[in-house]
Amino acid sequence: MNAALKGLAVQAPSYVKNAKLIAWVADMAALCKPEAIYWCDGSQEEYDRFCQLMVDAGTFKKLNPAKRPNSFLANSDPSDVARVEDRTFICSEKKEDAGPTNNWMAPAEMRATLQPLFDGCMKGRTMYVVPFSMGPLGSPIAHIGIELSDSPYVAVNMKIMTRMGKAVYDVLGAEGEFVPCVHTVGAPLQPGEKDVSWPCNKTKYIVHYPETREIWSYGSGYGGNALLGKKCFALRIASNMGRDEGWLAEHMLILGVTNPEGKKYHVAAAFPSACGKTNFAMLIPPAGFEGWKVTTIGDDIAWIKPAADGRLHAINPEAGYFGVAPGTNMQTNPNCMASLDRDVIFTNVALTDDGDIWWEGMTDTPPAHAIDWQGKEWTPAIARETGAKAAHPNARFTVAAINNPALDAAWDDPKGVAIDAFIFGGRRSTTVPLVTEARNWVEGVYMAATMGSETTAAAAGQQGVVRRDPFAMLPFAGYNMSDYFQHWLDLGKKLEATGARLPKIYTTNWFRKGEDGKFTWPGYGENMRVLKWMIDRIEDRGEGTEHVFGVSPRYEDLNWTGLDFSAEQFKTVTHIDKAAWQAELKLHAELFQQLAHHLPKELPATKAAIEQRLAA
Ligand code: SAT
Ligand code: MN
Repeated sequence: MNAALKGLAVQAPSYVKNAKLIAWVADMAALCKPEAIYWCDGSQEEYDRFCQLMVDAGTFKKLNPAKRPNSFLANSDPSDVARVEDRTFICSEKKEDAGPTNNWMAPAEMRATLQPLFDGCMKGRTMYVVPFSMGPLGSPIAHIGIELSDSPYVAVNMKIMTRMGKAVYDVLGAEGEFVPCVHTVGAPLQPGEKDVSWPCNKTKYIVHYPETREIWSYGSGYGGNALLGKKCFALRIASNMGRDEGWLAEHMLILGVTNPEGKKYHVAAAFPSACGKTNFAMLIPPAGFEGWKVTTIGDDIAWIKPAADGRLHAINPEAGYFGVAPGTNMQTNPNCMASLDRDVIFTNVALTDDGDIWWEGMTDTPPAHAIDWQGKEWTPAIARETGAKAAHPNARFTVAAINNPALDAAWDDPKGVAIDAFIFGGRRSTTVPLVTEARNWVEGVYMAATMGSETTAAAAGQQGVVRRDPFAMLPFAGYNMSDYFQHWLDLGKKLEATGARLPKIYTTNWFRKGEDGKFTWPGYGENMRVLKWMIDRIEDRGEGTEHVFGVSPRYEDLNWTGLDFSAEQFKTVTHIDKAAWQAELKLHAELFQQLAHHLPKELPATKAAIEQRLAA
């Protein structure tokens, strides 16, 4: 080991007492060979200093403080704009433990592959030691991670997205456990070489070792590829922890909904990336829903544990939102727009002439001129001629939860909130009705497991193609998907045995299109109409009609006050087409064939029952 670097690492701040951590940092420094090691304390002064450092390096542009105080814009390399699912690996000892939906390589082979890539990967750069807690600091349901990264962009994003800083070391103590996360942009600098504004590498590896609970990320600086607390830890590694320890790590928003009588319910909802989780979590009830209130606990990830009362309690392990910018505006999500007034990091949106930001759909009238996300001149005329987007479709904002005016008072409560209902929602222009309630837990698991959704810009690759996305977890389940289904079924049985009332399970589809090719359902705040029907059902007073795979509301079962939506339009978004469902069930069969190993028998049995009812 390089003695000088070992010396550097040993110069950990006096408040770092964890010998395992210090030794690991020394090992990683010896491997990655950074020019310096910096132990982040998570202070505001440090955040400001890093932001200035990135302004000086050309990574950040400081936005006009009169327009958007303390906010910055980063433009990524055009090749590094989204999660790379085909470069994401689950390296369990046995292939079958990763399952057919994950890329797999044997751990030893992957270690041998990564070794030469990481050797010297941080040359000429600083290695930042980023201590973070997923979940409230010191809470019994929280877990600690340490991310080593050569990207100051990662360090400042982690400060917003997690509880990041010195206090983590108090919780960690001398003996505490942490998930080691190593991240490099994979762009070492030769002496005298000038850096680029967004260093990254064409070669990318996003690697998880579930048995040893490690994360290694190479070559990307973007989002879920690089902010390792998020999908890598809080979903892929945590889903393994949850399976072993009897809890759930899910790709779900969590919201509170309070009725005019002051009674409060909690709902956790799984939608795939870029399908409206942030909008639903910040929903403002429309006209006709006076006295109703929706509050945000989380917008992307939920850790859910059975509590002593037999109920499932959920926490949001994150502390901020890394949300999709395009399409966000004062109509679709006013709470989000208010959250973005200050203290924001924007990535891949456009820069306006007055030093502010813009993205497609932000305002009805686009700016007359802007600099697009790739640094090129942009005007509405150029957009018309060339199709150039001002903002990348997966452009993001990073903002602290405390900026959200709709933040729930219990968002930070270490006990979490008791879940009354789960929602699973895909993006489907056809076939899937607006809302369906499962008649029981097994039917709910079936609906979640077979969910399909049209792909979005959140992941690299083709967009708009329907793929099965079980539980909205296809890219995030850190182990065999069939075992994951079994885990859900087992948990349901366990809760049922306590005599507790299980959360109800719903599927939704806000995205059905009419013959005109446009979305028929108005969505956004109007989704409150569907949410209220669910609450009515939970209160045992909502009516509905039973059909081949569950219960859906009739037109007269929803409150239409304040919205002009005809029974005919309602039919467009709720109609169950027999031929379309026969085709859909073939896709379920294909999924089950792919997942045959360990597939719980309840799922094909549920499918057979649906087929029988459909044929009747
Ligand atoms: O890039 S992220 O993984 O954080 C966003 C998403 O795909 O949900
Ligand atoms: Mn997500």
